[in-house]
Amino acid sequence: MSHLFAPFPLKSITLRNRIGVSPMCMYSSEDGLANDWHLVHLGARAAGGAGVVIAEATAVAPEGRITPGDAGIWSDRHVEPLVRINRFVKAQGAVPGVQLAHAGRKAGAARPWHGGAHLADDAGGWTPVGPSALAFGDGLDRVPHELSATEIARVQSDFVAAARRSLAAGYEWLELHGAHGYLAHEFLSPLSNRRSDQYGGAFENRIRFLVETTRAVRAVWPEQLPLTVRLSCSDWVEGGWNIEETVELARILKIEGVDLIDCSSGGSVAAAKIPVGAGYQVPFAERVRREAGIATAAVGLITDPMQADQIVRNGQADLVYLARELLRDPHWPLRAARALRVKPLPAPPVQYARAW
Ligand code: 531
Repeated sequence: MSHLFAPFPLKSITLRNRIGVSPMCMYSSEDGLANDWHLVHLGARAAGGAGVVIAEATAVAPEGRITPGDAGIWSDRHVEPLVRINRFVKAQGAVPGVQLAHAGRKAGAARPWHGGAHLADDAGGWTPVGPSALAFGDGLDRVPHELSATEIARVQSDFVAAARRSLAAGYEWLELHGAHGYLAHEFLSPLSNRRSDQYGGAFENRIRFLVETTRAVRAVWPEQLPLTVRLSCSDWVEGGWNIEETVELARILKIEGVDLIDCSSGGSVAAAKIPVGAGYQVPFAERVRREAGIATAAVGLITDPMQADQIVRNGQADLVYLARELLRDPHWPLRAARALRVKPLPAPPVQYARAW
């Protein structure tokens, strides 16, 4: 039976355990460039014992940034500082991963600590883009420019170029962001996609943007390296994207060469009633894993070592991604191993050994 500290082989990669650092926006870049903050933030969590360390939503185009402080990988200039970070993450025994993203209609906002609302052009904002000219609302009120078919192809080629650069940067694990009300999810959800062309309407059309993007990325991302997709498994609203559609999409993505689905939820509708609680998204990971026959990661309010271990032992997910709990304690994996009486205990960095 698998457990939280069993190694996880996927393609040519083997994670030392089932714990992933969930991608977390730092909003701390200038022009999308990684800096000392990212080295320390990601490096600390690699030293803390996680199996895979997934760098924050990294924009494939400048207009795809949630805020002007987002990480980016839209030019070759972005690669060099990432190489240094990924070398360090690997040296700590973790696998460096990245989440490639385009924020769609939610792009061009202030950092959360500045309120998170859309910025006017003269305050550093820009007109966002989306599948349809419908604003998200709730402070993200700018009406997106509706992408033409040619512009869609351009965004897809941005994802491909970003995937090539990710490889050059030393990433070994790629996640495409298809969740949280950002561009790919905006195409998936009938609540944000009102198109009448081949990218809107029926399920086959709403999934087209993500499926085509995945196919194009898979063609340049090495076959032997994991390609994963984060999905919002439910919009949590009547008439929105749902778990049944997620399972069907996961089956299709598997055929396209996706190795794992990272199962999140929400983000399409500000007023959605989400039953937030410990592990509230785990049932999505379980269902996708069972019904689509693909590896999954569970994420969302996972804080307790026993809880995380049980998720893996029960076969609800292959991996457990932690976010805020790892902000509180970068050494959570090492502490969890002790709490779970894992034998042999994973070794802390030699420099820290006398503290453990
Ligand atoms: C929070 C969020 C979770 C679930 C649905 C919507 C929003 N996160 C999402 C992050 C950015 C910061 C806020 C990303 O997915 C990039």
